[in-house]
Amino acid sequence: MIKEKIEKALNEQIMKEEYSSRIYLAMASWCEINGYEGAANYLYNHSDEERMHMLKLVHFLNDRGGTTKLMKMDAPDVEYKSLKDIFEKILKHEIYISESINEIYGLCMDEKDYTTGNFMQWYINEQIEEESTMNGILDKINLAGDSKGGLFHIDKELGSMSAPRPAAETEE
Ligand code: OFO
Repeated sequence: MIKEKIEKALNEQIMKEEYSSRIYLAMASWCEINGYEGAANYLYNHSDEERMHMLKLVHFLNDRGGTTKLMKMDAPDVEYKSLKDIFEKILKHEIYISESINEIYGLCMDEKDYTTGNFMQWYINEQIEEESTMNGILDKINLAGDSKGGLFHIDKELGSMSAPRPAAETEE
């Protein structure tokens, strides 16, 4: 049976992953409206990935005898200044998520819950990858500066980094 402290921490993390999914959905929608089709696809995909991170935690917690409790959350911003603004906010958010995951890992060690600690390793590795990907995208956006051609190119590249949208979604 999972300890109450760990259950609480996992439920908070479930909320954070769900919120990440919502933020990226809001950002994807802004990109779609503002002509960044590639970035929109990339962020819609990313939103789905965050939902998968959330579900993975839900299943783990329930399998370990805990109870998933969904929480209230704020609505994400609708307006963004630019593509750069979006990716700066993503990087900041991902760093916050990494800290949160590291704290859970620390708690697992303190509580000698090595099973959950072992499970959280997947998230630790995932965060290393995500921070590095977001850093790389932000570097490119900074290099492009205000160049419309540069941003167009980055948008295309982000589109090629995304899985194609399912046919039903693209039908008008
Ligand atoms: Fe963006 O990461 Fe979830 O965990």
